[in-house]
Amino acid sequence: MRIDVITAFPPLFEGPLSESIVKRAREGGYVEIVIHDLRAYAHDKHRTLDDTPYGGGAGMILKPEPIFECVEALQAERSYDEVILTTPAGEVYDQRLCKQLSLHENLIILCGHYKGVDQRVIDALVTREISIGDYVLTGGELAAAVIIDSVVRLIPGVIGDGESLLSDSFMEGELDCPYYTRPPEFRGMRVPDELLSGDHKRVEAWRRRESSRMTRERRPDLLEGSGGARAKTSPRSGDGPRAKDKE
Ligand code: 6GU
Repeated sequence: MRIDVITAFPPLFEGPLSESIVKRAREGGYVEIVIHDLRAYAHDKHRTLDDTPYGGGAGMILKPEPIFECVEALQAERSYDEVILTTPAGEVYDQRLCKQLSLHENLIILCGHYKGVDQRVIDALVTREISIGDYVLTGGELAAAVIIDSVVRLIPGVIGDGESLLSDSFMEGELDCPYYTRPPEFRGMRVPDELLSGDHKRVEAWRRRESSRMTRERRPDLLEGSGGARAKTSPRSGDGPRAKDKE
């Protein structure tokens, strides 16, 4: 998979894409991530990227010319499955959309910034607008990093058996259960007996029970509709129907 990111603030990506699993995925050749500095496509003396909105009002709008040039230069090299714009006005991102994106070969992510982007960019170039939730960020860069992180870990081979995707929270439409590691007792707080029992069936039953309890208490919305009934009966690490998988 290849992901091209177009941004006015390349340094914002230095940390999140250079550590841990994403770093390993890049080094292992599972994903190629290329950050493009939008300013390199601004040709006027001041390398202007934004301008005031027609009709007046506060805030600046990203100009169309540098974005068109950058996207078209990339599209001349290869074809892209999606040109994504990160914007609070987009479709709200979730694990279903994440899985869909992870199946693609080439993605462009254009980071929205300032007050917005000239509508002609959206009309002519963008195939998908994505928001990562109902709150406002100063720009689309952190949202792009969130999308990339969540997509890269789904690329086959990126996550090993030891960090199995099968036990992910959301895999079965329920929250994950609590976990403990050694020591068995710490400052008077004991690890539940079921987990220390060495009895695989008892451990699984405890985990299923705790997952259901946590989901009911914290995220009853995940149990609504037909998915909820399925989620309760589907095995934790099986491959049966999953509440969150709607595709
Ligand atoms: Cl994608 N961009 C901005 N600026 N704010 C957001 C967002 C995106 N998603 C949630 N809030």
